[in-house]
Amino acid sequence: MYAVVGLGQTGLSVIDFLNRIGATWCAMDTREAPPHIDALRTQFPQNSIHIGPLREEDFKEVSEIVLSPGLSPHDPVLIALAKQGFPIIGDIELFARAHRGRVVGITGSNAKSTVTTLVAKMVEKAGLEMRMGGNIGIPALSLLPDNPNTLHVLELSSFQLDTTDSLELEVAGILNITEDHRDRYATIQEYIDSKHRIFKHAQHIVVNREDDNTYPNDVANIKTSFGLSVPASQTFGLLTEDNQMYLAYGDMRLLEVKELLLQGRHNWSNALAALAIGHSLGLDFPPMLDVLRTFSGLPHRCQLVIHKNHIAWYNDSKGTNVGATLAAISGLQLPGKRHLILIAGGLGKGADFSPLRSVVKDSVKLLIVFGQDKLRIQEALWGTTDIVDAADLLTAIALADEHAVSGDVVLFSPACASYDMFDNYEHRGTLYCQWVLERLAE
Ligand code: UMA
Ligand code: ADP
Repeated sequence: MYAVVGLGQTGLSVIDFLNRIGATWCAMDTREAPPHIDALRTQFPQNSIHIGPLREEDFKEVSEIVLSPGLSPHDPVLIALAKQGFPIIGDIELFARAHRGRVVGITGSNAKSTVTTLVAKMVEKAGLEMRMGGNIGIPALSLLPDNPNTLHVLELSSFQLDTTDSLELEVAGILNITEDHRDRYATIQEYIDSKHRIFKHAQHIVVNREDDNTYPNDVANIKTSFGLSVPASQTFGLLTEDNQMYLAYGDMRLLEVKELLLQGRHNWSNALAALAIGHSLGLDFPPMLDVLRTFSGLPHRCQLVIHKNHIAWYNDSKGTNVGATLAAISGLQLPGKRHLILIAGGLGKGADFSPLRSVVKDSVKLLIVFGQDKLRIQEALWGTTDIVDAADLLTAIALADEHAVSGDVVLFSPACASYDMFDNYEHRGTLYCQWVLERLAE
């Protein structure tokens, strides 16, 4: 019998999968009221479903534990069970054992969803049968059953990689690694090791030339790199010729950067990463470049909400760590100008916010902090700019509106997770957009 631990999106997809293959299961969730619990109990009256703290006695008849990514394997009961030899796997491991098609996996601290979406669109444009899933919000098991021609494009988080052992990837890419999830990994090295698990059975790997952390220790696999530097032969990068900048493969110019709809230098890097992954999959350049010419980005990632009275309001609710907020500020900053009003805060996940000091000092005229870890942000950035404290996001928007003048940019890039005040980053971003539009309509 399987124990399905965690009843969020992943847990529900695991239950559905186990029912489809006729396996027996029991389920647990540590929360008092996990979503859909009543519907589950009504639908599966024969299955044991326990909510509240995990209890060892519930695992007596269990042969394998399928753990959801949001739940830490450091739970004392899980540690005890692991010591007793209970295998702990995740949904991606079940996917690895059951799928029949080709698979590409993409991980990184930031840019995963953007690059995953770009690659998925490129595969589709190239005329292949494509399915996209994983951490992007579509559980991988919901992509099954498949057939040998299906090409799965999976976004993989470190939490998912921690519980995956046998996933064979045709191409595996790590986009970047900066500090995140310090509440889950004791050291940055543990976090890097977790990300590197993606390379374990990969035929072809894609790494970021500007980020040594993305390189594996052994160099056995076929490797392609991307980066914003001039590309060597068979790598992807930027070429400048006649004052024009091009995405390039070796000395082959592919696309002028100004043809990209995605904005900001970090998105040039994302476009190059997608090209490197697509090329490693054997895709031709024309369909890939078509996608880069037409894709304008996902919501909640440096998304322009409104431009009114010469003030631009951006929603970067997916900026859930320091590296993402650094990239968002860098993408919108103007040399020698402090024209940004930054709204940040939420659940800091134990992060060190001090790497933001330099960009905040250069470009942010006012920092508005809110949420559970606002004082930690305030302390880390003290002295770099004016900082005000808001009771909540709605108040932060009102304060930004009071202080913004013509030419300013209001950037909501929290550098924190949303779970202290919102269901998830989408809920937070949607409310931000709604509240900004309501406020400016007044
Ligand atoms: N939880 C408990 N007790 C439980 C089960 C869950 O407290 O027994 C809490 C978790 O701590 C977490 C929340 O409930 O705060 C949701 O956890 P979950 O594992 O049930 O999450 P799912 O709904 O299954 O969604 C997960 C991913 N979430 C996480 O890893 C936290 C989703 O990524 C992913 O889209 C989905 O599976 C489908 O694969 C979201 C995410 O925030 C976008 N990912 C992190 C990130 O990108 O930084 C890793
Ligand atoms: P992920 O799925 O890894 O969270 P997303 O594509 O959803 O990545 O982008 C999340 C945030 O990361 C965006 O809001 C943006 O601010 C930031 N970001 C995007 N691309 C990069 C990059 N190449 N380097 C650093 N930060 C980035």
